[in-house]
Amino acid sequence: MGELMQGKTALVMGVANRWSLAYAIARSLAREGARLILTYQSERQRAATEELATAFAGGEAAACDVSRDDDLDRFFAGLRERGVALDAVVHSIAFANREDLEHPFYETSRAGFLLAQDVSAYSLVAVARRAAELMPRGGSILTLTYLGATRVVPNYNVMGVAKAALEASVRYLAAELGARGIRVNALSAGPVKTASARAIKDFSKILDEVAQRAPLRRVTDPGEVGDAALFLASDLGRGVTGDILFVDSGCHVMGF
Ligand code: IMJ
Repeated sequence: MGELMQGKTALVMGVANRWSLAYAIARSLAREGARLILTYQSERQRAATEELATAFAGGEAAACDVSRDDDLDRFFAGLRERGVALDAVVHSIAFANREDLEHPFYETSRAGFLLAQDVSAYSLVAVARRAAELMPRGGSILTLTYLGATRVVPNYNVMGVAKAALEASVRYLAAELGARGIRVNALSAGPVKTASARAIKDFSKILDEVAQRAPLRRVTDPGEVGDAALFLASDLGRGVTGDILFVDSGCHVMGF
């Protein structure tokens, strides 16, 4: 166990289960001494998230639905009332209607488009504004993105457009929050078998292709995403803001 996050508090949003990238990130941060606050979206996930949180040396779990301003206000007011100061925030949240990931992009409905933007992109802005108020010492805000933001990946569709908005939001937030010592970055992870990826058809085929084509000739391990997040969340990343860091076995550099 190291000390990169000793005395620091990290809020990790989007831990659905132990396969979540948010969970791998929480693990890396906890390994270096961070005090953790994990959030889950719905009561259905309460027991599981609490169990994961306590496994991290006294971490805690709380409900927070990022698609509702009143719930965000309630959650962050609770932190403030307890005098919690944050050093790092990890936003690992995305959602699109299943049908929008299975039909042609041009068939995306207005409602489906807005839902993906709301949950997957705007939520970062909503979280960053409230979290910044709890970062008197400055801090690091991190989100998770995917190559489909800038390249066409089959079926990624409306999520790709939402991730494009998310990545642009990272740059605007970085520019505005930098004066307060708050850095904002995104990690672009290669395909990993998480709950939100398992739902995608032919996902195993995608993993096989990545393993053949990627410079490192293997798929991304969640622990690699966790350790890259640790770099950005800790003081090691103090000179980096507004950036998209690829943790994808080098996949994104390939032309075919
Ligand atoms: C998702 C769709 C299509 C292709 C995909 C993905 N590839 C990868 C993903 C190649 C790696 C996973 N990913 C990067 C995501 O951001 C997934 C987001 C997502 C997944 C679901 C599945 C279940 C559901 N809604 C979802 N919303 C967002 O109902």
